[in-house]
Amino acid sequence: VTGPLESALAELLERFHDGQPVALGRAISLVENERPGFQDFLHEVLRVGPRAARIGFTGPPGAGKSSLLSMVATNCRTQDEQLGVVAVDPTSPYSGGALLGDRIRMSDLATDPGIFIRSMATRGSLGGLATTTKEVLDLMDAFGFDRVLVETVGVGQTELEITAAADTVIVVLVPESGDAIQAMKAGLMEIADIFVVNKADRPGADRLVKDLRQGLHLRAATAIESAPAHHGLDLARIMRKESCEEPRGPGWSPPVLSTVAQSGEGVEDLMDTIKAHRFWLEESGELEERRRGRRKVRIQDVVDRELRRTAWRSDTVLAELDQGLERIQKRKDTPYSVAWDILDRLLR
Ligand SMILES: Nc1nc2c(ncn2[C@@H]2O[C@H](COP(=O)(O)OP(=O)(O)OP(=O)(O)O)[C@@H](O)[C@H]2O)c(=O)[nH]1
Ligand SMILES: [Mg+2]
Repeated sequence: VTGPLESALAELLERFHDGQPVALGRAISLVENERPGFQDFLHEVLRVGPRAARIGFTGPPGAGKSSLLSMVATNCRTQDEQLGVVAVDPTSPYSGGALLGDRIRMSDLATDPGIFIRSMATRGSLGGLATTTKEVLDLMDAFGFDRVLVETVGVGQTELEITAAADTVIVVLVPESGDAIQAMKAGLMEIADIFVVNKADRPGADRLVKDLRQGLHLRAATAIESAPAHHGLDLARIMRKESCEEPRGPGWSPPVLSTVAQSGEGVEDLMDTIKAHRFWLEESGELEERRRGRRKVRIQDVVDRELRRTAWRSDTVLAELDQGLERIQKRKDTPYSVAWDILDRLLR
């Protein structure tokens, strides 16, 4: 972040602030491809804080994430909300333009000028949600959409990292996707704000709903028992909430809903729950907390990225690497001592 934007980017920024969808598309490409000046552009864009309600859908392949997302999107459109949609597809070798997979028809949404859809490939280091994906969400937010919906396929780390991008995380499971124990093991209990058991028209859905509720209940009880007293937890208050005396308690227990995304069954309940969660986020201060956590991770991400760039684009470092390889050959060094020398030079 060096100074005034280069004139082409300044012009793009102006059109972006002007609300031109073409400019949003260009800005996304700029960021996705990490073209020169993209950090400066983001710096300018992020001067306005986050405003959009960000909703993440995650879950195993084929669970119905896209179907549910389009139901929710359609519902929001009847309220005349402007929407941004990001589909993170780990299998997609390209990005931009493509719709949310071909199994689901998004044609109604795709032609609606009130919805901006972008699909992108995961390219995150370590298999996590790519920093660029989070940056694209920021762009959509800053562009002024009321809501930004994001779909990520649940394959390990990616689904857990969705918390780093969304205010409300909806975990979509289906009877076929395994039992509640598996969901617990996968860490889904920790990340879900709302559980949806989709394909409720299939056998086993009721069972899964019941087991998930029980699992969540057990987990909440354990959390209370093992909470150290000095954390200042008001146990009495939490227990009251558990016994439903106080519906809007200090915490949020993830509800378990069931839906049939194809027919729209249960989607209205889901909308109500999304709104309730938003209300809780805002009232409890949790929203600010989550945003703060996201900023922290972003700073770390950017530092990581810039360190890597600085290192591997420096002729001195590359020369040091070559020399180091020679020394290792002569058994004078190891990869560790060479790495240490390089770090020493970089951070000196
Ligand atoms: N029986 C039944 N089928 C459903 C339901 N919801 C979605 N499907 C079907 O399940 C398939 C997968 O739905 P998608 O919405 O594409 O699922 P997804 O989770 O987005 O899939 P990926 O993005 O590929 O991981 C489609 O053929 C849907 O028509 C449902 O409630 N009941
Ligand atoms: Mg999908």
